Amino acid sequence: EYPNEPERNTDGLIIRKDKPFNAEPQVNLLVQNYVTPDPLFFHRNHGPIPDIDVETHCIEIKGQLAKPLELTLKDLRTSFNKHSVMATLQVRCWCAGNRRDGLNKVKKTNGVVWGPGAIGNAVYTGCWLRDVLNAAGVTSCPNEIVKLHAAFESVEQCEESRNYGSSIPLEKAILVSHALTFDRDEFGDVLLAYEMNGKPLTRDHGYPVRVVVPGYIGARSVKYLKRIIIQDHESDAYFQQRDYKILPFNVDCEEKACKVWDNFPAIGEYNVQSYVCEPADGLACKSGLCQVRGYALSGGGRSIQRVDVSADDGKTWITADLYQPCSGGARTWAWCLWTAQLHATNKRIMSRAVDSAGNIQQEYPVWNYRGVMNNSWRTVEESPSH
Ligand code: MTE
Ligand code: MO
Repeated sequence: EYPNEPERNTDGLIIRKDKPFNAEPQVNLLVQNYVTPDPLFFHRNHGPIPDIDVETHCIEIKGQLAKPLELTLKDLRTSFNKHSVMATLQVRCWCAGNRRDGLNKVKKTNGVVWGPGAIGNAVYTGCWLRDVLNAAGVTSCPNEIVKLHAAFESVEQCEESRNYGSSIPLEKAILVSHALTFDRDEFGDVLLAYEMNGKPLTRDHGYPVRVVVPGYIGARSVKYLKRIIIQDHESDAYFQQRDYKILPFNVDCEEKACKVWDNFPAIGEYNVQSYVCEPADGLACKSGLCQVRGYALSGGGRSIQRVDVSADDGKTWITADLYQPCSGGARTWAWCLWTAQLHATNKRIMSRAVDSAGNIQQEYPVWNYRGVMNNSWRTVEESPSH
């Protein structure tokens, strides 16, 4: 079933599942670099890594379009302007490391339990999805655009379904970017990316072409792209309809979930969050001053306004120094790294971030069936109960 996986250097990675390959870096290593180097970039797969022949592979662009297209990688490289976006991708379904809560009761999908390292910041390069859709004759009428979705399909056979699929509202690719980004590369929008950190995508990360949807959960950034379909409804792929949704509090078993999946929209933008990555496990040093480092980010392009750090269980907080070089405008797609100094304590250190819309992380999570979008103050469990 998995005869043709790429060679991988797994130094510094915690392997969460072998087949399909799912791994994340140790968080203390992760925050050493603002742009995550390839060996430390997390891996999230739902099936074997495809081995695509780039000479014959083409991407179909179809659905509600005046001029449906088929494009090869070469077409994408030569017929459309090249743009780069620095964006942070992450898994938004991690259940580990929550502070005193019952989120361990959530239904885990395919048994992968993620920690806080399932996040990475990279520079992606390719062409704007909107340029390709314009070439395919997408509507320019705002009233039409807001009713449509761009659905993406991959080539690989996944455990849950025939291929990986997902969708985004079309306006994420068209209206917002036209109105706000002025084509500035660092604040650009949805990309059909063929490079990551200046090199062709690796097989692990979506070779030859993947979608990158900045400010959205990683699940929307479809790798091994085969098809783009403009349609009047969300993707009906498993990954859009049966996962990555916040179900109401009273839905606590599969039977109840099955009845209500269709009533709730799929998650797009993620929420504000942060994590203490150093010292490891948030355990402070025994004496003197303790250097603390971590990351923070928010979805939808909201930058980080403040990170508070506490070593006394949230009674008092100090303000961290933020490193967020790409947030010069109204929006940022990249994360914030932060540092702080605290006096030694025997309590675990925790952080809480505030984003540019004033959203602040909550002390306790509100439980939901899939455990998604939990952004409560995070530390390691005091007494592991499971
Ligand atoms: N695309 C395909 N074709 N197959 C996948 O399994 N996983 C998604 C997304 N795109 C996935 C995919 C999820 S859930 C995430 S978080 C990101 O890819 C992970 O991207 P990465 O492996 O480059 O870190
Ligand atoms: Mo994900």
